[in-house]
Amino acid sequence: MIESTIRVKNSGLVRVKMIRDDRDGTLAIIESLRDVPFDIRRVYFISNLEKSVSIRGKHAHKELEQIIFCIQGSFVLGLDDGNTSQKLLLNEPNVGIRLGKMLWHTMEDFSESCVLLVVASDYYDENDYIRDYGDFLKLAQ
Ligand code: T46
Repeated sequence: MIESTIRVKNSGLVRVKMIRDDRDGTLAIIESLRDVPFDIRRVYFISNLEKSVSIRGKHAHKELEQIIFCIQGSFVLGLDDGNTSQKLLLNEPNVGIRLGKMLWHTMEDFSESCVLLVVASDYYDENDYIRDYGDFLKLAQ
């Protein structure tokens, strides 16, 4: 079931300012330490997803904080804090979800031309990943 409120720990909604210019499109703004509760050190985007087969994520981070946006299309975000799990639909370009520490996350059910944008509190570091769900459950307790 896809829910509309966030129940897991270390998450939350981040709504950023969006300016609609009628037929000239929309402009959304994400400001470090203003819209996002950390200093942004890294930005990455994910595209070319295939609806039927792509599943991304399937890990948690020990320390990294991120906000994930769906800037085009839609997808389903699965969140699990070790005690509570839920699924959320992301389909508004100016509404992001905080992926805090120790939050197992998966992304799937991508619409056509879906594009994800992520802002992160630190540089890429494979040592910060927990990629085994069993290890995650032990550490999350
Ligand atoms: C999340 C989603 C949306 C790098 O070299 N640098 C980077 O900054 C990143 C994010 C990845 N990589 C390499 C590491 C792996 O060899 O790219 C490969 C795939 O990375 P990852 O397993 O992190 O990809 P996703 O899409 O499953 O997950 C990433 C984030 O890690 C994750 O926290 O929310 O994007």
